[in-house]
Amino acid sequence: MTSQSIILIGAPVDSGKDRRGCLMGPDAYRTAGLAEALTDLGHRVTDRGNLAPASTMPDSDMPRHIHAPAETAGWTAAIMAEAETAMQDSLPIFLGGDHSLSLGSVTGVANDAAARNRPQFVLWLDAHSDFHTPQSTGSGNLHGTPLGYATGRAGFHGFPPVPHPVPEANICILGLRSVDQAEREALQATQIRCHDMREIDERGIARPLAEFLDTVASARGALHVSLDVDFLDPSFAPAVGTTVPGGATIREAHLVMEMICDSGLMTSLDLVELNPFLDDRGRTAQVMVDLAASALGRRVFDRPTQAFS
Ligand code: B3U
Ligand code: MN
Ligand code: MN
Repeated sequence: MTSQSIILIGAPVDSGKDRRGCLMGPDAYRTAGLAEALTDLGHRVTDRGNLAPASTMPDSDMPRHIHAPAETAGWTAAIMAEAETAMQDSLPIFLGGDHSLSLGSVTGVANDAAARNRPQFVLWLDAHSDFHTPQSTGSGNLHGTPLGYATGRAGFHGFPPVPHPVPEANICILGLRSVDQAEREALQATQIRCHDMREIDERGIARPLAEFLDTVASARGALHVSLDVDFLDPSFAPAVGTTVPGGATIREAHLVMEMICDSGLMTSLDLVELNPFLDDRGRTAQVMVDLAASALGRRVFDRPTQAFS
């Protein structure tokens, strides 16, 4: 793969849920050698260090059970602005932080795509659909809402406006196995492509992914990839607060990353929900670094371009 300019953006967001620890994520990726792995692949890597949230005021229209809304709104504003800047001439990797980071990263990259007249696409690798609004979430945890926000759903009082919502038909979720009732009903009324683990067991993971990548390629779209640690099976990725058994295997996850790499379509990446406090000698951080390396060119052998669908 050709050498790319990659910017690492630490976003130690820990306000998207009650359980703490994701704030240590960016440093765990650094310790596991993310920059070095990407440099070894021939990329030019700049680590911008860690962002801080913008200051915001609580909004009285936000439902009372929402956890730390003002702090998450501040993170959203800061990450959105940074994403837009980083997209000027680089591929940003957002180092989380919990998944509420993506309220800012997805909307920020979508603003950049709109300025270039390119459609924005999103690949969501996650056990959960993260499609709640602040009104529909039962847990009150905003890490369950980034796709709701990025698609322009209403109810995010006190959050930055979303000038360029991602069209629902441009989103693909792979790995689903925990979807709340309210999310299921909302998702079923959309064109979001949802692939649960049953479908992946029956059809394999390559086919639905290839179909989506074909769509992105035909539209000449920008592709944001959001990788939640809980996409993976907890037996080898234990460092996440919301483990759900029955996740993607190491082999499935690497295949996904290699296909993304071969497509040449990825323009930005989130690595989210790593909680190093729950890790086992850094193994989850290492798996995530290895997956990022696969998405950016690491492989055993080069192979001719191949159609999967
Ligand atoms: N849907 C549940 C659980 C959840 C979503 N995202 C994560 N967990 N990581 C909720 O709280 O919204
Ligand atoms: Mn998630
Ligand atoms: Mn998840």
